[in-house]
Amino acid sequence: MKSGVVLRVLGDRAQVRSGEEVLSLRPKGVLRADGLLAGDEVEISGEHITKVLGRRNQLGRPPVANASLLLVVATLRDPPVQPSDVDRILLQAAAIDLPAAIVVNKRDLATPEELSEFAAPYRNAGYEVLETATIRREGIAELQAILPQGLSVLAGPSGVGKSSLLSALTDIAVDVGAVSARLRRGRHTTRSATLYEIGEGRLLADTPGFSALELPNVPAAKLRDLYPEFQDRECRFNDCVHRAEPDCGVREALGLGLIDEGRYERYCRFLAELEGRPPQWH
Ligand SMILES: Nc1nc2c(ncn2[C@@H]2O[C@H](COP(=O)(O)OP(=O)(O)OP(=O)(O)O)[C@@H](O)[C@H]2O)c(=O)[nH]1
Ligand SMILES: [Mg+2]
Ligand SMILES: [Zn+2]
Repeated sequence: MKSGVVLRVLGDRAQVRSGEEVLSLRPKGVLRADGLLAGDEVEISGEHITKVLGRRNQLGRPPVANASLLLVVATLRDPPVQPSDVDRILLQAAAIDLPAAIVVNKRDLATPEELSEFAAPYRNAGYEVLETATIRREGIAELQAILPQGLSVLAGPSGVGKSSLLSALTDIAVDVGAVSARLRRGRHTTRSATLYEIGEGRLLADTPGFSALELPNVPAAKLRDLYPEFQDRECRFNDCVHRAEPDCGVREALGLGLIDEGRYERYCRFLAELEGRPPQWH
């Protein structure tokens, strides 16, 4: 029995790395191509994928399985970052215990002050924030240095430079598009999640851009557990959601400037959004 890793799903076939070969295979029987994800570990028999092995984790957006690190890519301009989108994707990762870091690309388009103003709340929360400029190859070695064994996933809106980062990290030529002035998205926009081997047991996934993102499917009362900067604060009540309760360590830290106001305000909005979900979500 051979095994392999799905590099890409294309129509009713999947590209699978097995040993030294990359094979184009079809799923067999009840297994369907739309049930496969890039990153899946599979068993192979002849021309077919016969089984998908258990997933260690699974992201819906971007659609990948078995990631070791999520790289949230953002830019301050072209396109301008939406912090609530960054928060939402960090929450998706936290909900499945997937480590995440932030890559602020196109640092050539922002001042050092703007960059640190954006990064500070996330650094303060404990996230690693790297600043890169792919054309000048700035920050690329630093990014290379944090990539763990296994699969790292580039995620973020269209046009932020995910494919450009992949190219800078490898000698792989991938389609990179000029950001069109009208759509503000790359003209060679990436169409499907694809894994690339980058050596030393490491894989990198380039993924299609996305913007609007759901909150993870967690009960409202659990949202607080997904914020690293809220942990180890002392609240009077064990079930404190850090909103209006008396003697709340999170709001105390907020008052002292130890927790970022923007992050906290968006947390309150997300909390209300989760509370407003129809009952089947709870
Ligand atoms: N100024 C500047 N432009 C960059 C940088 N990195 C990438 N770009 C440009 O940004 C545009 C979009 O880059 P892509 O790599 O295609 O972006 P993407 O995130 O892969 O976009 P999608 O595939 O649509 O999700 C291209 O015109 C790149 O040349 C950078 O560091 N600085
Ligand atoms: Mg791309
Ligand atoms: Zn509290």
